[in-house]
Amino acid sequence: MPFPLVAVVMGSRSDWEVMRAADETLQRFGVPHECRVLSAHRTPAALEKWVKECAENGTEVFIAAAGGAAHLAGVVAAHTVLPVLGVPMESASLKGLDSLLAMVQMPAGVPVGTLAIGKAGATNAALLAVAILATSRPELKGKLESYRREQAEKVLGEALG
Ligand code: RP5
Repeated sequence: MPFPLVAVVMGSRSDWEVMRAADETLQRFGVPHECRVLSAHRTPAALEKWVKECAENGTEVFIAAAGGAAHLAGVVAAHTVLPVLGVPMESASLKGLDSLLAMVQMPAGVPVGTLAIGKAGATNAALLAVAILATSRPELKGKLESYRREQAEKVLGEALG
């Protein structure tokens, strides 16, 4: 198994149904990756250890998904200078607006690139991770271009009945 270039972490098993979209997108592009459940507040020491191990062993991008107070992505970013992409999870009480605001409002100095709430954010975090990797990998750039062409062809082929 190659070491994961993209390390995906989510705060709870309950995030997985949405975060599968990131996993599937990274698989589609053939990007070695790992998906883990680790929590900023339930397993803080294990989270720190995992981030540092990933960073030392070749991971180039982190994706972190969390809901509610949603501090996971910020804590990951606190432990690495590698790019961290955050995916706010839709929460029961505030529909993910809480997660989005918590994640996107990082004070200046420790950035988290925050995506959309839910599945669109999960997919786009993976695509953005591929785009970051593609800056030095022409084969991934080619795959992203094909993926965009497929989307365009789908739209142009839509018939309204
Ligand atoms: C966050 O709290 C998780 O990322 C999840 O989105 C939310 C609820 O977690 P559970 O109570 O379902 O474990 O930490």
